[in-house]
Amino acid sequence: MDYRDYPCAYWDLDIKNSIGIIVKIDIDKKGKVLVVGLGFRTGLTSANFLSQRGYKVTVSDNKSVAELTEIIKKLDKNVDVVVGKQSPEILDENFDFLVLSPGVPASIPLIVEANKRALPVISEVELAYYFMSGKWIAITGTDGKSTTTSLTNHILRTIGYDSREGGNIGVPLISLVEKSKDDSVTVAELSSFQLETVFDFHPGIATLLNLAPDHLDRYDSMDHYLQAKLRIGMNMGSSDYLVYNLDDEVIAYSAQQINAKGLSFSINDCNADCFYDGQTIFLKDENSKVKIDPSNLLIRGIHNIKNFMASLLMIQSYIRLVGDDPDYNTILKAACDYPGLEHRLEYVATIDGVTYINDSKATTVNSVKTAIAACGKDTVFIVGGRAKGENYGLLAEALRTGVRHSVLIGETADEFEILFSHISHERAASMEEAVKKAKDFARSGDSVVLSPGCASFDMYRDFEERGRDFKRCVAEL
Ligand code: UMA
Repeated sequence: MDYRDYPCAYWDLDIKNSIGIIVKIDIDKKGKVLVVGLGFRTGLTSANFLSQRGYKVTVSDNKSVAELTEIIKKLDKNVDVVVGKQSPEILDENFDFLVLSPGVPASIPLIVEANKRALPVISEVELAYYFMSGKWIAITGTDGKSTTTSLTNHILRTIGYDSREGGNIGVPLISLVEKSKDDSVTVAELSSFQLETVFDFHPGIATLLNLAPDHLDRYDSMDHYLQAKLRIGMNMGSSDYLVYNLDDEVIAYSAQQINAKGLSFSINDCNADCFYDGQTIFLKDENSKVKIDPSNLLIRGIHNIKNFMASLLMIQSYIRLVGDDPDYNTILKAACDYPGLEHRLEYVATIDGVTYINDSKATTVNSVKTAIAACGKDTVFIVGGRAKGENYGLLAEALRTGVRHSVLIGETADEFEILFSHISHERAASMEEAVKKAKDFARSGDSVVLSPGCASFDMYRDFEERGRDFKRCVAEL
């Protein structure tokens, strides 16, 4: 089913009250904090940050000590660790607030009980917001968040601003607090998981890139997924800027509900604030229109033109916000130096005329479609992993019409075998075997693309480890 067919109430969203409860935290009181989820990024960094500032910190994780040994070694010695079953009784220890890692769903009994007891449960984004100096640029959407975040940060730094990137891109925001100053800007990639538990978070500039089915293993519906994302703008006001994709019907509609100055980008509507006609970008700037030629960007594909347009609008807004004048020649020059991110349609090697591309970050059907559009038909795609509740019939259809052959890996292989019965495919038990089978099928001039369309957690720690393993297997060919 297309997500637009879901019984959808996006025109009637109660963003502020959709998830969790709002309880004020007295952050200056160095109280007792429970960090839930000891991931090696969010949980570890938040626990150490708070402990070093005099809070009494306990971390709770449902893994065993053996699985967490490496992370526990890096914890501040004053942090208490409770592992195994995450029983709500731990709340009897009277914590002042809880910090929830994004990988832990708010539906677990411990968090449900915390909500019942009116205990504040916040994300690490909210925690970082309390402590960070300077301005915020926040980016959400289903696809393109990391590239847009990193491109925006790259341009801002290159043209001389004190900018840093963090968030879902892999750098905990709390780790940026130390270096932040009043004239700094934090460029934050925010996932729906992180946004579920923000309450006071208020960026001066935010972007809604697009919406496509994702994480439907965590959300009941697209509505709930969208509600979480829209929390990015729930505290914005008329002096803030909201950049949004005019071509995405749901996003364009949702943007109207956010109280901020809207700035739109489009490849269809020449009235947008930033419009691409297939050759030139036209950017409205005060009373004029600036023409920008994106042909020298190193990042390719129409999806990256859209990401660049979102970046341009955010950068323009930021520069105006701090009272400067944008110089678009310097901005374009900086953008043209930007090499792109690892694991996003990343060129790996060409061996015997076959090009290998690592797109391990593609964890949704929509992102595989983007890869098919960018890489063309003469391709062998490696797909599969842990399912995320999507309609994988749409993936089979996209591969049937868009590529020559598919190699199936991971937990979804059984389900995909049935869905792929009418199209050219084969199974592989490991990444090594998948790469070898793809190589054997490919002809000179073809590309082999790892673009799984699923999460990596069935075989790897994360998509980065999966991408690196793919590159290792290619190197061994
Ligand atoms: N855990 C529990 N109880 C549970 C479930 C999990 O204790 O019921 C524990 C797990 O055992 C594990 C920890 O919680 O030890 C997991 O924490 P985490 O997944 O939040 O791990 P981090 O390393 O802190 O990574 C998180 C983000 N992970 C997720 O959102 C799943 C990273 O995004 C992010 O880069 C990082 O914080 C820094 O901000 C990754 C991601 O996959 C890249 N994001 C999703 C996506 O992009 O699709 C949203």
